[in-house]
Amino acid sequence: MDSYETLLVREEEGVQEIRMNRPQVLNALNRTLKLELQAAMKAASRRREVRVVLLSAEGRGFCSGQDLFDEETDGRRSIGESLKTLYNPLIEAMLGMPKPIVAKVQGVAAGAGMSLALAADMRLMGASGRLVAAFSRIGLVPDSGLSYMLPRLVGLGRAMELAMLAEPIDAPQALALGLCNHVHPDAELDTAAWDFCRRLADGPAQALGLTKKALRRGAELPIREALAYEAALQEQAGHAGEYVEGVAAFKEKRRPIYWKA
Ligand code: T3D
Repeated sequence: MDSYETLLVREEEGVQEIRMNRPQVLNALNRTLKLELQAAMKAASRRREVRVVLLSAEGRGFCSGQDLFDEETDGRRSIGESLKTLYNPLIEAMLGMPKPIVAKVQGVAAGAGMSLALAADMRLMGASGRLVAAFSRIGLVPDSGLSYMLPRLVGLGRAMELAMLAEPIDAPQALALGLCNHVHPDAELDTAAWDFCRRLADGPAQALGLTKKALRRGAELPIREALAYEAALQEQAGHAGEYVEGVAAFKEKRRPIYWKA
């Protein structure tokens, strides 16, 4: 596995944890962290042994968004260029990865940190976690996929309010809005996240990758095309060993073992 300056990466039982490691600034995204996250996501995507990615962070916060001390903030720098070269490829690598990505959000996820959390396929939050669409607080607009993901998750009216007022969304509120899947007491979040990821890693890896594709793409397509896309993906799944093992296990009244399928 590669080693990084701003990330800690470990792998266990098919789960690869990619942990942001700049706790002193609540894991603000400097150039190195953005590039390393991009590289780590691409590497996880390629590695066959990795069945699930757990995106997490060191310290009391998940990610405070763009590192406001790393780049010029005098209004002359091209932020559009920074998004095109550093943020967008990262978000695309996450959305296109044919494996589930789970974000473990402890403490604050602000600005592009919130976008990162929303680009994961599922989110688990600690009870003291909070999401802040902080962009409008500093005179910017939602980026790194937030304008795409937020309305899809919470509806347009709510997305407008969250993006414009940028009030912190606490964990119970995030759960009620559908912005996270589960909330756990802070002290139990790490164990809960690993248990959750191990359950996913025990599943049929190829079928889960295709499920991600079906749900992400399906939401964008007209119904006839979505039906055709489902059929094409199912054709692929139906020829894989995972399907044979899944049905055999059902008939033999045992748990399926997908690792070897
Ligand atoms: O290229 C581009 O610019 C385009 C990309 C834009 C995408 C974006 O993400 S725009 C949004 C950028 N992020 C923010 O505006 C959030 C700024 N931070 C905050 O509002 C607050 O820090 C938080 C709400 C996130 C957390 O508040 P709190 O009270 O829990 O912590 P704190 O005391 O403010 O921060 C702790 C330390 O982290 C502090 O350092 P210090 O004083 O202990 O030495 C603080 O300066 C540092 N920190 C927090 N956020 C950032 C940061 N350092 C650099 N960049 C940050 N974003």
